[in-house]
Amino acid sequence: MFTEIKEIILEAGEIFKEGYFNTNKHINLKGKKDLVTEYDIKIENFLKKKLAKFNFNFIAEESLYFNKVSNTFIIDPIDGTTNFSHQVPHCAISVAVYENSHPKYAFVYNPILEEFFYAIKGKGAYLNDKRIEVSKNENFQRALIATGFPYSSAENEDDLNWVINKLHKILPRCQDIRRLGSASLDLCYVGSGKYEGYYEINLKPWDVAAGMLIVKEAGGVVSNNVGDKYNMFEDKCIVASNGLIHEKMIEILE
Ligand code: LIP
Repeated sequence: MFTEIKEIILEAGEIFKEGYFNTNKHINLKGKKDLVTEYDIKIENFLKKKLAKFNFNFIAEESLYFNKVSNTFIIDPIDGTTNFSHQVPHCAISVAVYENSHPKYAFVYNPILEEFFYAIKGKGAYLNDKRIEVSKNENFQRALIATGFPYSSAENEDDLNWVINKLHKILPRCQDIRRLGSASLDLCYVGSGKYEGYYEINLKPWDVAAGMLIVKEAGGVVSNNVGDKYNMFEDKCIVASNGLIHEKMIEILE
């Protein structure tokens, strides 16, 4: 199953590349800031068609879905659609595979930079087939932290204030902050030790399901903003880290 899914995602990567370099992507708005291109739909349909043979359910960004993960593919056809639309090469296909309500495989593929992250439950996390591990840095002042800005901050003053307030608290205390625009890749960058930590609010299951397993299999920690298990259907804030700076992040974000 793992190899077949990986092959299907690599094939979907060809559609992704075609779309990325196409200057006419037919971009529409789902909200004031939330973009969708014809390629989000094309890639999602391609994946759903090819993965249908496994008889799993789908939770996918551009389709209707139920909050149940029993045997399910959780798909974001393009995570980082704003980057994709502007030809910024930080965007990816994200697919998580849940079996009996537990994560089994995770795939995050950036076809533009040819970075293929994956994780197998209990067997580690990998980038282009090489094992990855979280950073061993425990000094928060030297920690590179990633975050994202929720689309809701365009309309919701509380969310905008939350973002500014947390930046105000974290920025002076850490090495620096990055906002690269793809939650799934942000999580993979924690998993591969580039970032010590990452936090964001208002994400959807398809943004984080694959990245979460990659962080955990790379030796990191994922929680909500009070340090409890992160529920991707209910929790507002996700916090991921190398584990060593987790307490400090929670202390600042709580
Ligand atoms: C996006 C994320 C981005 C985040 C946005 C959004 P999309 O996903 O990955 O980092 O800040 O809120 O969820 O919409 O490009 O799939």
